[in-house]
Amino acid sequence: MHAVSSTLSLPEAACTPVGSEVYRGLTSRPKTLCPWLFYDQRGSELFEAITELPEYYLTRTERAIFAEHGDEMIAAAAAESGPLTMIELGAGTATKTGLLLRAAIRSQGAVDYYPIDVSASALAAAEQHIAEGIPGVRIESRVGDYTQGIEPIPCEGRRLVLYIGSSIGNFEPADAVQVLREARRILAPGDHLLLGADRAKDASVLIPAYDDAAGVTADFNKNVLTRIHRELGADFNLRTFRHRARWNQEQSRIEMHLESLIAQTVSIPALHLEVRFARGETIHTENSYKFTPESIASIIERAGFALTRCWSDPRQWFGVYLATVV
Ligand code: AVI
Repeated sequence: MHAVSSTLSLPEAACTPVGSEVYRGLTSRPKTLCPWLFYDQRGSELFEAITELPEYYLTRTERAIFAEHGDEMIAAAAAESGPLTMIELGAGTATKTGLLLRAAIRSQGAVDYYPIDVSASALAAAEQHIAEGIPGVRIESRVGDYTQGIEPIPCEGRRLVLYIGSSIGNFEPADAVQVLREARRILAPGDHLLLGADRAKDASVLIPAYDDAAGVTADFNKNVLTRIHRELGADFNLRTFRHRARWNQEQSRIEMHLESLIAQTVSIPALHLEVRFARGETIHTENSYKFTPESIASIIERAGFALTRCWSDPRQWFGVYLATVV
């Protein structure tokens, strides 16, 4: 038994999304927490900082692929069937999307763009920088969790769903198929999906990308404990937990963990819960799957799309895949 005490009927806080996930995760063996818990205000800022780190090659590599091939991507998605409408899942502040929006404007003069994200503040920032910097974009933001279903998007020509940044890698493969199936539900034959996914590569590149020298990823990982302290009153001592990044070759994924450096018991008053940690025990906080062209093609195809084109960088570190609804 690792959760040493709890009440028979769950306290109210255990019924909120954060409370129920923390209760579930910290009473499981092994202990886990879902990665969506990272993204409170501070966690979102830390993630933005990660994307600028020298070791975190993903964002700049994908951006370079868009800069080089964005016009081809837009041309391939639009074919000759009228203007493209762009929809972005998990758009955040939409910083990289500008390259693709500009490519669409070069090709068709203006573009309708529907960014979807759980964070209203990120979408407000996206709207502001697009309105200021990219004339010709008609933007209609939608606040929501795209994994729970997507409202239909009106359009005259073809739709292009963008799912970039390798966010697909934070889902288990079966769940990744489900996420793409949700996207497919709002599309018609001839519409497209543009998917950015990180590639499997040597651990000597992957580990530093998730365990950087400046310790920003460590802060991002530990911020989940700060959030549980703030929202549920937990008395985690951050100095007794250490960030760990592991390459799991068999599963082709980077795993992030928080390792307890000592044997200890943490209490979470709002959940009426005491959680015992053995020395060296970890909370598994994130998986980041890394794909081969074959493994990502299988996910795309199981979701009901046919892969039509793919682009990569000179080192073949990151892939951008265009797929059409079958
Ligand atoms: C959001 N997601 C694609 C990031 C990734 O690379 O898996 C999250 C992240 N975790 C640690 N660093 C970045």
